[in-house]
Amino acid sequence: MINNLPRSRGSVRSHGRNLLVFGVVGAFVAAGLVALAGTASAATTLGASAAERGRYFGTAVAANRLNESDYVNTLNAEFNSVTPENEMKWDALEPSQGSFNFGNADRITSHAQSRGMRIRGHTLVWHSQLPGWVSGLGTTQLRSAMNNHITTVMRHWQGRIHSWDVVNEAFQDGGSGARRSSPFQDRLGNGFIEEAFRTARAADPTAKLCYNDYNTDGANAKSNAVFAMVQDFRNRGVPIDCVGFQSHFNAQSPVPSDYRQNLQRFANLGVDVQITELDIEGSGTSQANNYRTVVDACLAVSRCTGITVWGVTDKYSWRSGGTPLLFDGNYNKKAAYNSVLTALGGTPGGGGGGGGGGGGCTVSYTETQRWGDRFNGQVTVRAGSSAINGWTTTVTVTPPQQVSATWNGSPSWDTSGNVMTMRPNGNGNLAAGASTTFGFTVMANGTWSAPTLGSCTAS
Ligand code: 9MR
Repeated sequence: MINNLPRSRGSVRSHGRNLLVFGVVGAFVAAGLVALAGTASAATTLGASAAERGRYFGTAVAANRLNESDYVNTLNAEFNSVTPENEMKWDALEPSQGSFNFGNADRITSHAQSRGMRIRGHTLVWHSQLPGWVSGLGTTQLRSAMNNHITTVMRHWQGRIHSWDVVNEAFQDGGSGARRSSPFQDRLGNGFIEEAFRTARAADPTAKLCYNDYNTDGANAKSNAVFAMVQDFRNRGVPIDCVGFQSHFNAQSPVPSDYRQNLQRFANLGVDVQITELDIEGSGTSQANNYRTVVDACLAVSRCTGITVWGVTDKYSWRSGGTPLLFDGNYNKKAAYNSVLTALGGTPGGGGGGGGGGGGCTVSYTETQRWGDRFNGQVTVRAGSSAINGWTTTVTVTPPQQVSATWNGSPSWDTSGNVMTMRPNGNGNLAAGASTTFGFTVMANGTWSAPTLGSCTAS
């Protein structure tokens, strides 16, 4: 049995199961597209609906909340990317010089990886949450401490972080467009940012390297200064792949009217843009409308690759009094949630929210084998509390990755060729709690991030 695959060159070994010689697949793909056109989206979660638009939808996560079942159920059901909220900051990872503590961050990365979620790394070089010993160093020592921190941390998760915030918040607020004072700026000068990015590229060439900041969400003196820096880096070949727009909004700092244009002008420099820490204070319809504006802006910019909200639930937000997130303190979906889901093309009213929902099915991902140029992934599909007769999920790979073979499932593809929708191939009937697997080979083409899974829909 041969499965239809998006594009290719040559044949690929696949454990003697389904092999494909490419070149004959165009007709399959075209047929698949016709079949998909006009089909209403079945996506009922943030992550799955974003995946159908070729994007991820993530949240900041705190390791010490992973024991709370409603928290984990909501995380697992709705999101397909995570950012450790504090656990990858310098004070958490290297509290004393040369002594690294990865435990709490590893809890988050293991959880994410076992579920096929992407991971954003936050953050390597930042003036805040910096242990005291760093500020006490002289110039030469600080330079080597910074480079050692970047290298050690990135190598620990090498190949597993899709984007790193290499440098965070290095510019001042207000009209000056100047760099912010910090140990790095004050001792190493303007060149510290370039040096951090060059060190980061060498440490993990598979990760996208981002500059991340706040109050840069519309055109202003601060974002203009960041823009000039990114333009200069691009012109001189300093490695930078993405710019993060934190997007913390409230009445004093509303969504700028030129939000989309601002994302677009950065994207035009040849970098991806990501919305990295989104939260919007407020409630009801006005909050929902503001969220929609942000999501629509990202969808309108093809290089806007994903959105991360800064927390799962209002009750653990850094601004909890402003109720800025998509789930309330009891994990109920807010109007803002429905607005985001609808903007992403999803359908509100699906089962997946907090508390776990009944029946249905779940999916989890593991990498089973890796070679120099490719890896095999396996997805386990498990029925929930009732028997099911069929299942559907999506697997999204990161360009230039390509799926070159699949087995134990029937794939179809979106127009980009990056999103594979998988349905059963004789393995659709599952008793309550029973599972099956399907597999695929991903040609890495230099990018080793794990694929992202959409939610599982049972029939
Ligand atoms: O949400 C984070 C909060 O738990 C921490 O106490 C705080 C400490 O500085 O950092 C918060 O996250 C910040 C992020 O790392 C960088 N951008 C601003 C975020 C909100 O303050």
